Amino acid sequence: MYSQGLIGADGGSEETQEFLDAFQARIDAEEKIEPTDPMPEGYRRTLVRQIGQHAHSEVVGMLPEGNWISRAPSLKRKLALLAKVQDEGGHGLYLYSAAETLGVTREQMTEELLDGTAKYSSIFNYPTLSWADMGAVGWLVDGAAIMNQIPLCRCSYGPYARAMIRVCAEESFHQRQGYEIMLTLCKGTPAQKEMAQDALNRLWWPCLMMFGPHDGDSAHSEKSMKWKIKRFSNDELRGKFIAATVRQAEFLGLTIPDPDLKWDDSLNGGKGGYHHGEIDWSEFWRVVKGDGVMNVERVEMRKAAWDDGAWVREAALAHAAKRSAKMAAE
Ligand code: BYC
Repeated sequence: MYSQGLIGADGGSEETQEFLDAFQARIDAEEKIEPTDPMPEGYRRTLVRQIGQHAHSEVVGMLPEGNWISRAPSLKRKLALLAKVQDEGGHGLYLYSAAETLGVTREQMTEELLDGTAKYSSIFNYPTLSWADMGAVGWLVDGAAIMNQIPLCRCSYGPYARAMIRVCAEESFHQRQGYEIMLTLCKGTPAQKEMAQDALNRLWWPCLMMFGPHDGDSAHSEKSMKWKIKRFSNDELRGKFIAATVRQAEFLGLTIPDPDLKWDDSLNGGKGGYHHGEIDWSEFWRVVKGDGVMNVERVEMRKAAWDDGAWVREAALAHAAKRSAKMAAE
């Protein structure tokens, strides 16, 4: 229905050049594409893939932090963490709803997550080993997420762009509460500061991987940028994240675990930027393909939550059906 009768794996032979040019002209004119507008099948599929993965990341992303709610060091920290984890669930909800406007159901997306067809962010396949990880996740993981997501507020697809505006406001709060945990630890005892440094050491490289492969190896970037789904390339966003984060680490008195990190005035057309050490791409692909430390446990927990929630979905649907029948009879 939403593909407007246009078929084909990625664009399809039935999409005329005239149709594609007219669509591109709307994109170039910065018009928002809405669910009932005609769109190339490749555009729709790219969005379903990205928004679905994004939604799964939010929901799977609740697990590493959810793990620490019962072990938070104070009531204040527990409340903040509980609220943050709840927010991530809400982000998943906005995003699944945005994806559903493209003609895919939440059940289909969930099945793809559980059978391993759909991806979620590699970062959530790393364990959270200490309380300092709650600071580092907020500071770095939410920090990387914001860098990636602020441009998505200008994504050409209206429902995704609008969902991202709400998500970004909350992520920015999450980033600050994470940084504040780091600040408290860094001003604390030597053991607390060591714990903060250890969290940074373990999470730094996986956070750089969140931005995806180098531009030359990114299968989807060129099309996504042409369609203004993505506004910046993976390497551009990674560079912006590094530049913002290095100064924050300096303020904390922590060391970024990369001896090759070096400022260069000549990068980015004279604006400057950092050279960084090479990312371990073999680790990245291993984790993305399901062989990270936590992949199996994360998917098993999502499956258990989906199975345990079956009665809630059944009850809600039965209630809705009863209500509709009553309204039809009136
Ligand atoms: N992890 O061609 P590329 C959060 C895949 S959660 C796993 O560059 P694209 C939060 C990619 O999917 C924030 N897979 O792809 C929640 C593709 O595979 P497929 C999550 C990755 O889409 C809780 C292949 O590699 N944010 O904020 O143009 C607590 C080639 O890549 C990753 C989003 O999801 C990865 N890191 O660009 C705290 C943002 N990177 O699909 C915080 C929305 C790449 O061909 N997503 N792949 O099988 C995006 O902006 C883009 O999808 C990406 C990748 C930049 C991630």
